[in-house]
Amino acid sequence: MITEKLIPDTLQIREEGDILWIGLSRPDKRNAFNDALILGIETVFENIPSHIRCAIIYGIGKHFSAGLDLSELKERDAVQGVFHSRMWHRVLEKVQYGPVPVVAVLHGAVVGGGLELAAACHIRVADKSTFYALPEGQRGIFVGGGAAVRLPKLIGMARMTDMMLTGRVYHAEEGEKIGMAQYLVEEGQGKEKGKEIAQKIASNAGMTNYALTHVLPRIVDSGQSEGLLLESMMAAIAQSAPEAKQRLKDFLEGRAKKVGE
Ligand code: 1HE
Repeated sequence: MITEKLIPDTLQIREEGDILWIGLSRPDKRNAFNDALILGIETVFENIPSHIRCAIIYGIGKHFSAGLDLSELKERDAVQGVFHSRMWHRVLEKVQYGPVPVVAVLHGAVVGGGLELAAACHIRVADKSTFYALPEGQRGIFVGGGAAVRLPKLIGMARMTDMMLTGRVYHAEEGEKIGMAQYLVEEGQGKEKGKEIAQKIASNAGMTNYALTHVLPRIVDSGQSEGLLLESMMAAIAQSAPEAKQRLKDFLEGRAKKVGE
């Protein structure tokens, strides 16, 4: 149960059936992440009720997120900086490897730590107002919330290097082409599309969603022989689940949707 007492007032949480909406709500600061906000996300992911089957993260106000709250950065020394970055890693691992798939609905600025949060989610839906940047390069710092690991897997190392060396900004259309988001929609349509996708995800067998969110990334990170073995193990476990047997039976007996329906 996620009670209001547990989370900061910079997060808005709402359940809609088996979907959990998580709104970043610091619009005056463009949803910049102070520690309370990032730790609030951790609390939410540690307390997702068992009936929830998919989460949607979105930004309230003009932007998804302006990244790290730079007013907190100047107070940290090197050792504190390491621990701060590790804290982000811990929280975003809980997003990536939490109990449910996560859809990020993006609009406006998706920059710095905001892009790092988006990259930890499983599906990204961007509307046409979205733009992506890593201003860390221009601020004289480095990414610290997992972008060095997750972003090259989405857009490639060369593009990330360019973004940080030159301050290059990718706008919505180009961003979608290079892999920042899987879906691009008209301005203002992101939440609707995110919900449509979340409903599809929520209707999957739980073991399939687990395989995609927990096992596939580990397979991608492993060597070929380990990856293939993990794939076989996961396939065998998934197909032996009673829910999978029922779904196959439904298809063979004409009760399930065909591909594309
Ligand atoms: C902030 C922040 C912030 C806005 N920390 N206060 N991120 C950045 O380097 C991005 C910096 N922000 C911007 O470039 C712009 O704010 C935006 C393009 C995102 C939005 O522009 P705009 O015109 O809508 O808003 P604004 O007028 O620039 O900002 C409104 C207020 O939010 C203003 O404060 P105010 O008191 O003068 O009203 C801004 O100072 C404040 N604000 N962004 C603190 N980021 C895990 S490590 C990750 C490392 C990083 O993320 S580094 C990247 C940091």
